[in-house]
Amino acid sequence: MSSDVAVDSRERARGLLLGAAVGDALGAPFEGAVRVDERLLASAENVTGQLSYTDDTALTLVLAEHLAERRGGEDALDPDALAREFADAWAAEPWRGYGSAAQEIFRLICTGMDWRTVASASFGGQGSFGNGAAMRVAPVALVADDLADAARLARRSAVLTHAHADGEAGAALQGCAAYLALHSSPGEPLDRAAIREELRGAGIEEHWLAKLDIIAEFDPETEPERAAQLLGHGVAALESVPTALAAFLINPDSPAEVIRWAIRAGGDTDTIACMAGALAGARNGADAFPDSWIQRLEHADLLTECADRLA
Ligand code: F2R
Ligand code: MG
Ligand code: MG
Repeated sequence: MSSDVAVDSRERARGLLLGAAVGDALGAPFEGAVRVDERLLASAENVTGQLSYTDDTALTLVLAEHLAERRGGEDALDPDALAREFADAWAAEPWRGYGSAAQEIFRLICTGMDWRTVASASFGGQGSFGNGAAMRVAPVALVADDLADAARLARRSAVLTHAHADGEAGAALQGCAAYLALHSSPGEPLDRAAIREELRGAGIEEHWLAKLDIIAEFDPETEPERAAQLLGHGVAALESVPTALAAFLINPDSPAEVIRWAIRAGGDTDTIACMAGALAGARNGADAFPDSWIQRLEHADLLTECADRLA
């Protein structure tokens, strides 16, 4: 895919971070709902007052700040420092709605334990396959040299908390998808078969690519409830990262619709809309979201400032 000159890199970086946050905030009230009625969503969108984000954005911002701080240095990511920064963010705001194992991992890191020990001990030694590493990973696309680098950075940021192979692979898929969205041109169709091959080349595992085969059959008329039946909408990375990618691929040039479709898929709505919003924003820029959303978004100024440092 070629880079588009009409949406500059600063707009795209802002779009990636603000899109993630606004998707998270709009989706949060519906997290756990099996079905999300279109009219209920429309009325929630129009409620006045702040749009508050959750753990998804809190950790996305930590990763974005970490990458911005280290930009131009020898290594974009310092795993030990980043693990501590994630844990500090949880300790400062534990009420953001974190996953149960994630909270315990952060608590133990705060006591001085090594992330390698605590992440690999969770879930009886399986590690977490939750979507928590994927939900926060999109900023890696802003510093990655190429698609393989996006996958590598995503996996390195994931294993700090998600030692299960699917927790890590979900982050790799979302990091790669963000990279491809960032380097795509608004208005130009996205070739899903080509994307699948690029993802395969970046090391995305076969059982994840099988989800791309399901998405290949979707069209703009595909209802989000149907997509959720086929792809899932749960807290497991394998049941939510592909659903977010579907929301983006079905409607890549309409960021507001991407977020609405992602929320209407139900289930882990804040997280699916956060990941889908990051992709839509990376392609179309922050200005493509409704003003009324961005104006009401919690810490939009912080997110914008951080995006500008990364652009
Ligand atoms: N935690 C939530 N939402 C719950 C309630 C929030 C409520 N609104 C509130 O305000 O309190 N949302 C956030 O958590 C998800 C990301 O989770 P993460 O970071 O991956 O956490 P964790 O704990 O590692 O995994 C989450 C769940 O996945 C299941 N699971 C994971 N690995 C497993 C394994 N190996 N075996 C069995 N189950 C596994 C468990 O049910 C975990 O609790 C996002 O939705 C974010 O928004
Ligand atoms: Mg959340
Ligand atoms: Mg969630």
